[in-house]
Order: sequence, then C-alpha cells, then structure tokens
Amino acid sequence: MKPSKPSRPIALAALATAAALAFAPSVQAQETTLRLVSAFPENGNYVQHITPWMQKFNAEGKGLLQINFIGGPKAIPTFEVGNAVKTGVVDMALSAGAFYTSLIPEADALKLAQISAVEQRKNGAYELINEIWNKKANMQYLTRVTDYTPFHLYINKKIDKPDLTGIKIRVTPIYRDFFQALNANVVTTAPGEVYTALERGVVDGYGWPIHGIFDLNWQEKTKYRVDPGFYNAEVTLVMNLDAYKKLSDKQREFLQRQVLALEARNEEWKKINEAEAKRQAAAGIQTIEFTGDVAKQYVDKAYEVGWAAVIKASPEYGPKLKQVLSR
Ligand code: 173
Repeated sequence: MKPSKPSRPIALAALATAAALAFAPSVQAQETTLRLVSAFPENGNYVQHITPWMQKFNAEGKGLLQINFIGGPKAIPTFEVGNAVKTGVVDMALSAGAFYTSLIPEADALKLAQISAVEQRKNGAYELINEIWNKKANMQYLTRVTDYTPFHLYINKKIDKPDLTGIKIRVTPIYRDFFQALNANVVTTAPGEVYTALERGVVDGYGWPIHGIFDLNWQEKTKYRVDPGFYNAEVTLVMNLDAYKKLSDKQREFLQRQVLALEARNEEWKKINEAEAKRQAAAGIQTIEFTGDVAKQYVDKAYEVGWAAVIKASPEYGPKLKQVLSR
C-alpha cells in the first residue's frame, strides 16, 4: 500500500507548527526526569555518598531537571548496568568501569589513574574518556565520584609473600590480571555475591577498596587485609548519550554544576579511608604487610600487568590513556 500523502493544507499547518516550536523561547522547556540506577548495592557506601547530592540536585532542579533513583542491582544486575545506559533503559548510572568492560574494554584503565579526577578534567583525560565512551557505548562520562582510594587484597589464609598459588580469590576485571599474575585462581562475582562466596568457601579472599567492607558484613568473614593497597578505586556517574544530548543548554549547565560539586567532594574519601582502616582493625582484621622491595614490586607489578592488559585490549586508546592518567 502506498502511504497516503497529507493534503496540502494539513502539510502547511504542520510546517507552521514546526516553525513555531523551533522558535519557541526556551522557557517552554519542561522538567526532565533522569532515571538513575546503581551497579553497587543500594544500601552501600557509594549510594550513601550520592544520596545527599541527589536530594540537593532535586531541590535545586525543580522545574528543570530531576533524578529518580530507581535502585541497585535488584533493579538491574551489576554487570548489565552498562548496557542499560547504552540502550537508554536508564538515563544514568553509578557504576565502575570494571562492570562494563564488555562494552568498553578501556573502562578498566580508570583504576590505573594516578592523578585526581580534578586534574583529569584539566589535562584532557575527560575529553579522551568521553571520545571513547561516546563512540563505544553511547555513554557520556560525567564524573568520577571516588578518588584517593586504594584497592586491597582481603584474605583468610595467611601468606608471607605475594604468592597466591592454590588460593581462590573473588575478582572483577579490576583485580583479575594482577591476582592471576600472582598465581591465584579467580572467581568473578558482583559485590552482592561476595558474602555468600566467602561463607561457602568458594573463595578464600576478595579484592575490594579500603572502604565499604562493612556494608555487607564482610568483616565477619575476613581475617586479613594485605597492605599496601594498589590502584585507585573508580566509581563514576555515566549517562546515556542521547539523553545527554536531548537536554537543553540550561539543563546541561545545571547538570554540569551539580556534577562538579559532587566531584569536589572526593577529598572526603581521605578521611573516610583512614576511619575505615581503623574500623577494620577494631573488628579484628589483621594486616599482612609487605614492606620494602617486596611492597614496591607488588605495586609495580599491579600497574605493569594492569596497563599491559589495557593496551592489549585497546592498542588504539590504551597508550593514550596511559599518558593522561599516569603521573
Ligand atoms: O566489585 C569490585 O570489587 C569492583 O570492581 C569495584 C570497583 C570500584 C569500587 C569498588 C569495587
């Protein structure tokens, strides 16, 4: 069947309406609500960190821009959050790059940053990240909401050197290559499955930042933390690129202002992390501390293996990322 052509008067009327809309003053812009999910458990520290921010956002953004927090992994499973943002099932997510490396292999490089998010905004790293994120996953990278935070190996078997032969460790892409380089057997799980994996003896330990282990009661199943830590924990707000482009200038300016305010709070992690280390000690978690050359080799190996994996996965962008993220 041939599609019927609108008669001339209707076509003209439609044109007139379109023209009127195109030149309508921007005050006609309506309030937009962005649906946000978290790849981290909704009762955990990262959602807690952004909750006051979302409240302020919504108070100041009335009539302009709002965030509707949908929930955590019960709404969208951790490793599917990236795809939900890419396809526009949700508009925004609080996630780690480690959870969407299937879409953006380069996302794993964010953990290797040795300079702060504030510095990355100045030295072109954010532009490069967005070039990749836009192209590969239809995503706009808004801001990094964690900084100054090492990851650690938590373990229930006493070790006296960086050798994990015969030991099973829970990982995500963050730790996989490094722990494998130390001969560990690795098991990938979302954060929500760590407790059960420890309880059932599926793993003898896990990788996680210095903060946050109390959120899901992992201290009950944790004997040792290995020091030093390594890398820089990365949790970011990302947004569906189409939803981002659809915002009016005024909405985008508002979003940017809010995002910068959140980023400026990254200094808070320094104090939180000190307090969390003390809380771990008070809970009976002992430290296994590598010192001197052993400590240096341990951390150097983490970076060496980390960058090698990123560059292998992305010969195009890996070296560029290394340049803008390293000190
Ligand atoms: O689940 C994880 O261990 C993980 O990948 C991660 C990433 C950033 C912050 C905390 C955890």
